[in-house]
Amino acid sequence: MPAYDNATIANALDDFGDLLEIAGEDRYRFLSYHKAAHAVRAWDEDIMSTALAGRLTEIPGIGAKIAAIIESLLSSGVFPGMDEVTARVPASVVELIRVPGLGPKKAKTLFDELAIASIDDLEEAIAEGRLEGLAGFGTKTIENIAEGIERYRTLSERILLADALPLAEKLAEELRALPGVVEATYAGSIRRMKETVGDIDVLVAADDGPSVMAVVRDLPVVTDVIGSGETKTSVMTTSGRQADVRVIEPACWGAALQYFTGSAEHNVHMREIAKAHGLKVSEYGVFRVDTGERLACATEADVYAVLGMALMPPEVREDTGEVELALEGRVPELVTVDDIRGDLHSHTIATDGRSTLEQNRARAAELGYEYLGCSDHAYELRMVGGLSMGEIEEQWARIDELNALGDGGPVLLKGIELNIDDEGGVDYPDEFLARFDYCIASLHHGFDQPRGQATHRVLRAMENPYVDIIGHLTGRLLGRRDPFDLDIEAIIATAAETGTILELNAHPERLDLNDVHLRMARKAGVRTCINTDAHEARQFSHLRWGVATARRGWISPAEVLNAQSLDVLRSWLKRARA
Ligand code: DGT
Ligand code: CA
Ligand code: CA
Ligand code: ZN
Repeated sequence: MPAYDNATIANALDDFGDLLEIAGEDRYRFLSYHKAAHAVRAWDEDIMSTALAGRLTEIPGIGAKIAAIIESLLSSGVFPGMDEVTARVPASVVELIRVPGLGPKKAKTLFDELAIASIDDLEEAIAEGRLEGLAGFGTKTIENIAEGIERYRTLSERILLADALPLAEKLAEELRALPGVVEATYAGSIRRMKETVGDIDVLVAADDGPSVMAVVRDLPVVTDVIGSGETKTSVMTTSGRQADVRVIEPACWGAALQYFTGSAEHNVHMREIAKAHGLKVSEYGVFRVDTGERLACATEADVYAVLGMALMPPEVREDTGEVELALEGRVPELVTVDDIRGDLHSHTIATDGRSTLEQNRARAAELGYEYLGCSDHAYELRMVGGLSMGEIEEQWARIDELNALGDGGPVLLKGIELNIDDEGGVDYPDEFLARFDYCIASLHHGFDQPRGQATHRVLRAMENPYVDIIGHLTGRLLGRRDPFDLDIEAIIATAAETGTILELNAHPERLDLNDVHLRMARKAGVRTCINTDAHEARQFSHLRWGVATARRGWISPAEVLNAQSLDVLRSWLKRARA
């Protein structure tokens, strides 16, 4: 039985909906598939368990028909009705919609008018100028599509950490449960928690390599075996991601874990240090060059210790100074999920969020948070329901009531996400801004503005005495939208001068500031705040990706606004110091 997870089923339903739209089916029909996809993604239980219990129709938005489709997918991998649709529109057309800037409508035009059925076809048609003159495809649109293709191609080679890590954990867990397996874990860029990863590297400690490899080839998540030997097997998984599984001799687990965690740059630097000591490092251990004697290989710490180095957390192994520090026997103190005491960026149904203030508060209480900042969108972002001053007064009244409950829940803070306009101004008069507990300000439009203008907007916003935090500074969406062109150095310098905090937005597609910017910021003495920007209570769990990125940026708890007690937090805000 193919092992489909919720995300795979949801993607299949979305693809089918898109195909129906391109095939010219009516809106009611194709939307029902997108609604179902959304519901499956939001469903907390494993879809397979729900199906086995015969409870698929309990998922909101899933009727008998779509339940039958899901059952068929789960049991046989067949999508009923697919053949009939693909007889009219080739399935490859769906790929077109993955290109940023291309929706089903445009894809339909391309297919109907020019028989373009894949991204390769599209690229060729653009190169030959065949899109020119096509209704709805101006010069600017064609340019955007060409850029979109490039961006799509780069991302499709890399996987978001948040997509790869759960799969890697699952693989490691299944392997760990096998007889004869001593240990199994993921390594490579996933263990270093890089924002995107090229593939999934898994290591297994076992004496009998061939029998482990045989099991790997037959795992439920495996769709294809790319290559398989006695100690290494490369496979494709149900989520379309490649995984490399290596079997390691248990006695030398540490050396292999160290080697395959990387980064390659970190390992190269380490080998130079070894060489200077007449030693040699490989995935099999640390050896004396003259005698060939093996000195260490059992644990990672042993491997580093023979080289006179402290054990560095995987997140900083990028050869950006950690090797030198390790030689001094020092390790940077890095923030952990447990250090975080609250979240200062959350939305509610009052704007574009999907949970109520009460639901967000309840989730924050479950997480043991001391405080929760409500920061819905401000008035200028009316397209997503930005709040008027009157509506904010109403929200404040409700916050006061909840804070008076005395039920041990987190303290709700009155925040806001202001919109930075073209001149660097923000919403509402100053007297009103003064009444919030804190203000975040973010860029939400003008992504193609030149560096000078975009930078100027941020600098002006930071000079505002009521703007405490800049939200998701560069606005990038990994693989979907390029960042604003900004003078990051100038922004960090002004943040330091004005005491503005730069958010680390923890959404797995944002991770903004990124690791490099975070290091620049901390060197300049600029503080950060790790926020999820949750649009739904369950998204508070995105914190994990933000903390991982903070660690890659060498951030310590002392530098993080929401790792402080409420009193200290308040003292870091501009309004407290004024
Ligand atoms: P990725 O997959 O592109 O996100 O990045 P990594 O770091 O996971 O790279 P990958 O999968 O090619 O190799 C996993 C680790 O194995 C890598 O971090 C370091 C180690 N490694 C692999 N090949 C080499 C090599 O030729 N030289 C060195 N020094 N290390 C290597
Ligand atoms: Ca890798
Ligand atoms: Ca690999
Ligand atoms: Zn937000």
